[in-house]
This record gives sequence, C-alpha cells and structure tokens, in this order.
Amino acid sequence: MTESTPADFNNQFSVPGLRFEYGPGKLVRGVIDTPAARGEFYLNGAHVTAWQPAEHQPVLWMSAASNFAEGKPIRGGIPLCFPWFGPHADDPSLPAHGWARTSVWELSSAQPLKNQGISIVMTLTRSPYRLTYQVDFSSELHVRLLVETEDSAAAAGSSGILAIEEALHTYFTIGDIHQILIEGLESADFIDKVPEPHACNAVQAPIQFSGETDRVYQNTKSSCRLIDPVMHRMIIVDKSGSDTTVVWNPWIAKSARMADFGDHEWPGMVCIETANAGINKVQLKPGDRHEITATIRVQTIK
Ligand code: TA6
Repeated sequence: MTESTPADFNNQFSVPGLRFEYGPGKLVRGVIDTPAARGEFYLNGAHVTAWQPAEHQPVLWMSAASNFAEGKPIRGGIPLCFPWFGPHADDPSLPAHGWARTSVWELSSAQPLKNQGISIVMTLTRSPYRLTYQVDFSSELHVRLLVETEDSAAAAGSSGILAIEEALHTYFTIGDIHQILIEGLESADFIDKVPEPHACNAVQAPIQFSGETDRVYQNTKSSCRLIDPVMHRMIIVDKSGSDTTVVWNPWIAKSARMADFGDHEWPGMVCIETANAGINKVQLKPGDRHEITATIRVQTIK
C-alpha cells in the first residue's frame, strides 16, 4: 500500500485551519493555524511538535538538532512513550521509551472544536494493543492516550497480565532553567536517576535546577505549575490516569552526549512528563482499557 501524501490527507481531512505538508525528512505533518492556537504534529510517532495558544509565545520546545526520519524519535514536543519507559527492562537493543514514538500512526479523524480549535485522532494497532491518541489544539492543549488490549488469553501470556509503562514526555520552552520553579510535586517521593537511580523522600519544596535533573516522582496525581519569571508565564499541567510525573533537564554533559540535542540548548527547556512508570506500571488484563490524559494551559504572570 503506497503511503498517503499530504494531498491525500488534505482531500480526506478538509478542516478550516488544518493543512498537511511534507516536513523535514519528507515526514507528513499536520499544521494547525486557527484563531485559538497554532500547532503541528507528525504521523511519525503521533508526535506533537508545536502548540502556541493565541496571545502567548510557543509552549513546546523543539531541538534544532532533532532527527526527522521514519523510525527515529523526534527530539522535543511530546514524544509518546509506550509500552515501556526508558531502556527496555530485558533487552537493551530495543529502542528506549518503546515503539510507539517510532511507529507511523494512522490519522483517523480531524474535527473543528467549538472553541475555534481542532481535534485530531491518530491510531496505532500493534498486537495485543490498540492505541488511540487524541490531541485537541485550542487555547489549551489536551492530549489523551487510550490503550485497549485484545480480549484473548493469549494476549497476556502465561501471567494473564500485560504490565505497561507510558509517558506523554512533554518538552516545554522556558526562559532560563536557573530561574524557573516547578510546583506540585512537593509531597511526592521520587527516584533520582542522577548519578544512578536511588530513592528519595519528598523534599516539601518546589523544584529548582542547578544541575542535571532526572527524577521519577511516584504515586502522584498532582497538577504541576511551571513558574517562568523570564517569559512572565505559568504553565499548568493537569493530568488524569497517571500516577507518575517525570522531571528532566539534561544540563551540560548529557546534552553534549546527545547528537540530536544542541550543546547549548539545555538552559531553554525542561520536561514535565505525565506518565505511569516503575512502581506505577499499569497492569492490564485481556480486554481492559486504560486512559491517560494531560491538559496544558498558560497564564501570564507579572
Ligand atoms: O524522561 C527522562 C528520560 O528518561 C531521561 O533519562 C532521558 O533519557 C530522556 O528521557 C530522553 O530520552 P530519549 O530516549 O528521548 O533520549
């Protein structure tokens, strides 16, 4: 089956404010430009790479050094990590963060929203999972991953259980990593992965950054607030169906080790990831459904 071209998508999914084109690497991307917001997404990995609500600066961060090639992850935006988080537990040869973000997804619908935004739905079926990913681009950004498992005993093997990890691995544009605060995780214990994974008790204070930071906050359903005094804004991340929040900035040395991450980009980004990972793995039985959502909004602050 020949791959659909942007022209095919423009004919099949004709919505005011939405157009399809070839992006870098000749990857098909959707570009959204409505009174409510601008946005961008790729079918490669169902990857959202841009969202900018009206009256605000761009919210999602993208590396200028990102790869754009089928089967390769895009650096920035919202990588969709599934069905494992980080390196595969048993087979290090498998891609980090699972196969969802390096698969080409199907576009199943594109609809205008009442609030002048656009809702996109992409799907990916890979036995025993069927994934449905909805992205609502408007004055807020709402992303929803629905996981459905095949209703067959074989699907879950001898244990009868499918244990999955997942993350909406969101990269945010910030003015300066040294000056931001992240509130909302003060009461959550976490695994600090720097320099090696070790358990830490809740610190009862907002997160500030003074070096490489890679923390898996556990058993938390809390919203997060990213306070950015340089860009004069607060970014709020609400979530559902998620018990893990990951906070990451690679800082100097790790940035330099990543070919798809500019050496001097680290001060301008931070990840707040809506996830289920580690002790918060989701245990699914054949026929189960599970949904994780994140809703991102921006408020101006003085
Ligand atoms: O979410 C934090 C993290 O797990 C870091 O350890 C770092 O590896 C980051 O994800 C990026 O992973 P990637 O595979 O996209 O380079």
